[in-house]
Amino acid sequence: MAHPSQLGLQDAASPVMEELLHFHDHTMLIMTSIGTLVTYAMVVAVFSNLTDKYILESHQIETMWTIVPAMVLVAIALPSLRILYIMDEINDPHLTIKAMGHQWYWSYEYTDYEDLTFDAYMIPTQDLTPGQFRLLETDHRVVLPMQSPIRVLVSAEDVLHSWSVPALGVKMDAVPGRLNQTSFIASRPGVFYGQCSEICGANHSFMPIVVETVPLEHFEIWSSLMLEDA
Ligand SMILES: *[C@@H]1O[C@H](CO)[C@@H](O)[C@H](O)[C@H]1NC(C)=O
Ligand SMILES: [Cu+2]
Repeated sequence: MAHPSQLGLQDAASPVMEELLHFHDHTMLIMTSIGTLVTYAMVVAVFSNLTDKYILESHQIETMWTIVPAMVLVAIALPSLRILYIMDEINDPHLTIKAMGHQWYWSYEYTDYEDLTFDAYMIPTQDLTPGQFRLLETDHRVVLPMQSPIRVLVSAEDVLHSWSVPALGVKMDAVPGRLNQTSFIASRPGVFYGQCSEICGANHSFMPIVVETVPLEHFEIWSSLMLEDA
């Protein structure tokens, strides 16, 4: 999860998020360079009395500041499109889960298993135990095997919601009556927090998402225990 007063993105826990972080850094570098250059040019133009009077009519400058920005746009657009297509890819998933948005909780279905379903409600502040995060912890975690392609089917029961886990680089709108899909591979074990990301009513801020990724053997134990309980 993000730490207090964090400015940047969260550490990547999936290959796609790794790509997104690289793209973010690449774009920030271009933005700060342009920002610095333009600010410098403006300050010089305003305060220097040595400006060449022919600069206002120069065709070479005109040509350059048309072509260079066009090239900069291409240098941003191409890597951006590349990641967009990588994110769209669904490479035969080992496991599929279905996340349903409700006012105001998420319900999950492990569609490869019969009867492995549960609702995940936020733990109210007064019920938290030491070490749990306020407004982020749920009564049931979405336990998933790490280093396996996971498909998430996303939909909603009532109004728009959005299922997102920043560290995994996943965000998918949950639309009533529509089923959408996204996928990810968790590269390491961990607990990753997310929040509903589409304003969905009074308790929008109180329907967090908790994904716990574990080694496959642990996932198998967890799923059989869940099935016994059911
Ligand atoms: C599914 O998600 C993609 C990407 O966010 C979006 O372009 C598409 O319209 C969605 N499909 C449906 C059926 O909502
Ligand atoms: Cu919401």
